[in-house]
Amino acid sequence: MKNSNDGKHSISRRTLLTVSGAALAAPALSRLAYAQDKKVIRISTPAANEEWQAKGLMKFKEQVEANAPSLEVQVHLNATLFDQGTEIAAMQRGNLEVGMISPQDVASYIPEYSVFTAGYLLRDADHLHKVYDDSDVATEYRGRVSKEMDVTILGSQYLGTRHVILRKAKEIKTPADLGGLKLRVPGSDTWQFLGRALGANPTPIAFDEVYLALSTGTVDGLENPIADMIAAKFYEVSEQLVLTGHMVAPLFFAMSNSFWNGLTDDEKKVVGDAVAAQAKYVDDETLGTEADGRNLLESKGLKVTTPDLDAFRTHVQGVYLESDYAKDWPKGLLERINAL
Ligand code: KDO
Repeated sequence: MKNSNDGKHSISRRTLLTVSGAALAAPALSRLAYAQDKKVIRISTPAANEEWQAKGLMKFKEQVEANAPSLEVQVHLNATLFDQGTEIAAMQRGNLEVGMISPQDVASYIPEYSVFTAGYLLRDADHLHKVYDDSDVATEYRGRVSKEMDVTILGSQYLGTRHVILRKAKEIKTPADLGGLKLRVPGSDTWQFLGRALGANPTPIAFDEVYLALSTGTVDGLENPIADMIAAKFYEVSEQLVLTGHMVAPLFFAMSNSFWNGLTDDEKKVVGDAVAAQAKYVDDETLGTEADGRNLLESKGLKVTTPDLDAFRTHVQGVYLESDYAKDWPKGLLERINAL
């Protein structure tokens, strides 16, 4: 387990201000509670300080601590507590209460749920919430995650729509044009597969190491949501944004079952409300950034191009449907997702 004070990433002034501001705003009752009486919620995420997700988690902390004096929230950003992709195992071992996890993490435990990692699957943020929050598909998904992974998904949020960003500008019309390019993706099999489906050579690198990899040329580019490209300042070490829109990406707020089951009904209500508020905040801010994303990145000096989207969609969907993954997909699930 990493030490959150290992100095790998310094906590920003903004983060410190937000945390101390929350402490000041907390009611007298919570300040009186003895630290050892509190149930501590440790949250681990690779998110950078300036991401909407990170800012939303600070709001979560404020809201929970203001309304439940028995709870304390610790937010660990930049993968300083646990490496990206190791959060679920940490929750299962009782070393972590909350991980911000993705469908790719889930598919590592429930292989047939690789269907949820396919490119060009979800249409937009509304479709995302139907699939993961508000449908029989969502109930089934959350039920299996709880039973087979021992974590409870308390809510989902819109991380953003993923596009390709390149270190050196290049004409990209079809997946063939990404051929030979080293494209950074997160480190699990389903992410590697996405990189290959896009036509590139996938290179696994943790999110917090991407800026360095781009600046040194270890990779030629990566695929990420626009809001995160801006928050992590990838534009400083890139020349071109290619609007592939290949994945509408969710992030799940997942809590270890043992911790969740140990909360009182009142605490559960406070936590549930704060998760919903955090998700709404992240959704709204992310959609707002994306509405202006092209201009924002152009103003940072990036060339923004739109490829042949039909060519990308047809190729990527074809690669998934013909893959070994698809052989394991639960019968009829893809159709049910599409119909929502
Ligand atoms: C990333 O590493 O590219 C990724 O976007 C993958 C997501 O699933 C999620 O882990 C995200 O990083 C982090 O939360 C940082 O935004």
